[in-house]
Amino acid sequence: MFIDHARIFVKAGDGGSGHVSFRREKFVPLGGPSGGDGGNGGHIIFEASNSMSTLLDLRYLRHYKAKSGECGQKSNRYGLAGADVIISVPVGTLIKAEETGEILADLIAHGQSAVIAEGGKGGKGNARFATSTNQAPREFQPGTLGAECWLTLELKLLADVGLIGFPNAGKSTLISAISSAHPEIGNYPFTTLRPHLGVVEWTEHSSFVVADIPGLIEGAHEGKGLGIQFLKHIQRTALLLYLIDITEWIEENPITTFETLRNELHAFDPMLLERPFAIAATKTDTQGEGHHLQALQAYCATHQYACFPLSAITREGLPALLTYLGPAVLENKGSCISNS
Ligand SMILES: Nc1nc2c(ncn2[C@@H]2O[C@H](COP(=O)(O)OP(=O)(O)OP(=O)(O)O)[C@@H](O)[C@H]2O)c(=O)[nH]1
Ligand SMILES: [Mg+2]
Repeated sequence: MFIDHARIFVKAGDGGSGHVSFRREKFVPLGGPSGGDGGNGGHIIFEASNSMSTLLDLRYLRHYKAKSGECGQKSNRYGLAGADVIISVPVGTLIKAEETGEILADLIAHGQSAVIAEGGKGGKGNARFATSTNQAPREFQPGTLGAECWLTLELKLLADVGLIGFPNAGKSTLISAISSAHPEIGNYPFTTLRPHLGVVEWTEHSSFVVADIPGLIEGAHEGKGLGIQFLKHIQRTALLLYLIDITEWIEENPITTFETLRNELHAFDPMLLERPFAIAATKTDTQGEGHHLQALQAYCATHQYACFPLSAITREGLPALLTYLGPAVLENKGSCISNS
C-alpha cells in the first residue's frame, strides 16, 4: 500500500541524573566526592533510505521513544548514554512539527539524516562541584528532559519529470517504454492508483527520473475520480509532460483536455502552471486521419508550446521526446523545489 502521509509521536530519552557519593577507602578517612555524571538521553533521528518507498510502517507504529541516559554512579563512573532511535523514511520525506507546521527536515538524498528530537543532557555528579572551599559538595544536577512532540510526515516523491494526463492517456505505457518502471497498464480509467517512478537512461552517463501519477479528470480538485492528492508528487519536478490522447475516435477535443488539466493543476497549486512543460500527443498509431493531432499541433504552434507526437507502442516519436527531455531536465533542475 502506498502511504504518503503519517502522524507520529516522538520522545527523546531524558538525561540521567548526576550521582552523589564520597570515596570510602581504608586509611583515607575523608574521601572526596565521587559521584559520576548521568548519561545523555538518546536522540530521535530520521534517515532517508532508497529501500523504502512508502510511509506505511509509520502508520502502524506511531510512538517512538529513545532510551534515557542512566544515572551517574559512585567512583566517578558515568551513567551509560541512552541509545538513539533511528527511523528510516523514504527519500523525499518532509518532517514537520505538527503544532507549528515548521519544517524540521526535508530528507532528499539516500543516507541523509536529521536529529529531530534531541536527547536530554546527563546531569553532573557531585564530583564536579568540588572547589577549594567546598571539598565535600552534596550538589548534583538532575538530567534535562528529552524533547518530545507530534510530527507530521509527508512524502513528496523526487522526480525530474511529472506525467500529467486523463486516465487512459497512456502515462503508464509511456513510462514503461522509456524506463525500467512497469506499472500496470489497462484499457480502463484509473488503472494506476499510486505514483510510480522510473529511471530513464537517456545517454550512457545521464539519466533522469519520471513520475507516473494517477489520472486526473475534470473536477478532480473537488474530489472527482482519485482527486488531486497525488499532485504533490509532481510538485518537486523540474518539468511537466502533459499527455493528450489523440486517438481518432476519442470525443474530447485535445485542447479542452489540455486546458482542463491545467485548471486542475491550478486548483491544487498555481505555481505548477509556472513550471516548464511540454505536451506529448499520445497514441499516434491510432490517430487515423490525424484531425486531433493537427488541432493540437496548431494550438501548440500558436502558443509556442513544445509538442511531441508519439506512440509508446510502436515507439515512434520516443527518441525525439527523450532528446528534448534530457537537456530540459538539466536546464531546469533544482529551480523549482517547493516544500510547502
Ligand atoms: N494503440 C496504442 N495504445 C496505447 C498507447 N499507449 C497506451 N495505449 C493503451 O491505452 C490504454 C491506457 O494506457 P495506460 O498506460 O494504462 O494509461 P494511463 O494514462 O496510465 O491510465 P491511468 O493509469 O488509468 O491513468 C491501454 O490499453 C494501453 O495499451 C499507444 O501508444 N498506442
Ligand atoms: Mg496508469
